[in-house]
Amino acid sequence: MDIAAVNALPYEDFVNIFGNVVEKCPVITAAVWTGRPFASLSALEAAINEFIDALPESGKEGILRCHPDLAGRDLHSGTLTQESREEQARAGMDALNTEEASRMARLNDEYKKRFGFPFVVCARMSDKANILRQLSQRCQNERAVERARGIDEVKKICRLRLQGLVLTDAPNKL
Ligand code: 2AL
Repeated sequence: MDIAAVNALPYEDFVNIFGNVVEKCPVITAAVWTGRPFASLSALEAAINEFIDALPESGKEGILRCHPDLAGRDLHSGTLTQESREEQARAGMDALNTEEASRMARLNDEYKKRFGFPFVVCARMSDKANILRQLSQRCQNERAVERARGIDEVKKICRLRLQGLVLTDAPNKL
């Protein structure tokens, strides 16, 4: 789909197709629809990022809370969204050994207890060793730093999800 096709979508189709570019936050997609027509994929991405940036801190934390844990309960019970399942599999989250799995679970819990929202990282830009290292390091940060860092990661996840749905702006990419 190119950006002209995106701009031609009725509201319902737009939300059906793009509703999960920010995990379990279709209200963001519903809100940015008003900003059509988008000049490019980057313009659509920018509209989403602006909406997120304009939220109060509680709203940003709400977005983080919509994310499933990496290698967490939803992965084990098969209840991840399709996007999340693919991302987590790409980063090897479905193939942790017993030791890695228990370390991940312990650190995820520690992180959530400390900050009140889950650890979020763009899994497709990482691997399991790196994710475990980041999780351990980021547990040491201040809450405001982690809120901002988590939102940066949400935007990276969103960018990759958008790129999977819309032809990128570069003319030679089909
Ligand atoms: C996720 C997820 O579901 N996909 C991704 O890239 N990161 N979750 C998370 N807690 O970081």
